Amino acid sequence: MPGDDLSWRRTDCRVCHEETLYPFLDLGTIPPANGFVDTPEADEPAYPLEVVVCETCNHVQLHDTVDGESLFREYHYFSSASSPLIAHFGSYASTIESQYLDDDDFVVEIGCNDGILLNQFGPSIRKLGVDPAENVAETARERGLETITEFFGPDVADRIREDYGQANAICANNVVGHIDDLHGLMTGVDTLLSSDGVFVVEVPYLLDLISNHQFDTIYHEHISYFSIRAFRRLVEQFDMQLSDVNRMAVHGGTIRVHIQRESVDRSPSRTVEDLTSLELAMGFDRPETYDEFATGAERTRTRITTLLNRLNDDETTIVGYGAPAKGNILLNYCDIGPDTLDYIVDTTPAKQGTYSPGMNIPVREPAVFRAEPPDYALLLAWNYRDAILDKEVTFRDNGGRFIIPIPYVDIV
Ligand code: JHZ
Ligand code: ZN
Repeated sequence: MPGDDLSWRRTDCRVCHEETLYPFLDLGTIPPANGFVDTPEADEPAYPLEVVVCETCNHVQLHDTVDGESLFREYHYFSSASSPLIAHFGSYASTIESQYLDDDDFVVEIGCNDGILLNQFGPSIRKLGVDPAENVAETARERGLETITEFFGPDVADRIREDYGQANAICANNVVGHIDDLHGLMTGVDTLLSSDGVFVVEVPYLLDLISNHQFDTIYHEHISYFSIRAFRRLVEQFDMQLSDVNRMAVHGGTIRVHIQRESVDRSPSRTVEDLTSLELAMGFDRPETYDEFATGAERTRTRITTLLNRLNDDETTIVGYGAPAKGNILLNYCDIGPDTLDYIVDTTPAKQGTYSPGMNIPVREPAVFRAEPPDYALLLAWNYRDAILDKEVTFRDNGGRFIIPIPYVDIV
């Protein structure tokens, strides 16, 4: 049921509200990337996936919004299923704690998932998670984290402030891009953040998305694709500023953005200006840059499908490795189904035994991969390339090969 009333088209920019949206990439009408189904050929809802850039503030975003209730109340993504992420959030917690927090300070995380970050703060820090996904929040609570099952916004912020007081740090990782109402988010942060508090955001970085042809990270959940310039434009409207930015490799290229009130006397790090200049040098203010990116996505699709068609004969077995959300975009956009991939192997218990959204390829547990190793594994979780190549040394020593789709199609 494409385009039902669970999705709607935006006419104005989510950052600056101007009606200057320029469409540059249409990935088709596809089901939500985390919408794993229990039976194949279920009647899956599908929605348009078109990307636009605002010609006023250059914020890159989706043209359509899919209702958050349908995407996030039950969620198949558990951060702790990917062991590299546990280490990433462990060092994140200790960095933020030593840089900004004292004993008994209060930290709130928006989109806390299974507690992967908050549970790694020390015992002297008071913590509260907020996450709308009932099944994931339940796991966080089982792991000892106090968690509110809600979408964060101005009302929830008021309530938290009343019940717990203001927060010394608010963290939001891989969730700000998921929020349609960015001004509502910032209003909530403005309410909840203490006068000298810090709002720390991690999001995939637009610069890595563009430079490394990561078109598969575009899906309905990811409404915004942030540049530093768009971030600055957003927070300035709330009398806040970027005090620092760190680039990190996680998820194929992430920025950790530190935001504080303009009244906090801390001069912004040089990285903020440097990245702003770099983005302009890369042409992020020009529509042609985005048109070229769209052409690149088509080129990658041709290369992947040509390669798989050559390899896929009766004797050769190919499976998918990792069932990340982005893998489902790649599979749907390139029209790769169960005729090509026998199954997809994934470490997340909640995904095992389900079928991938749209293409309906069965998702299996790692034991199956070990028992029946294929000739080729298409690395859908390419962001964990090094960790996975290391982990699957036996498969590779026995002649198994990985097909890497992003940033360039390759066989290793
Ligand atoms: P992974 C997520 O997207 C979710 P996804 C979210 N939408 C978001 O914003 C982005 O991140 C940034 C599996 N795996 O982390 C586990 C193995 O099977 O790339 C996961 O299902 N074996 C909030 O879904 C998947 O791969 C392994 O050895 O694209 C990876 O998903 C490892 C390391 C992972 O995120
Ligand atoms: Zn704009």
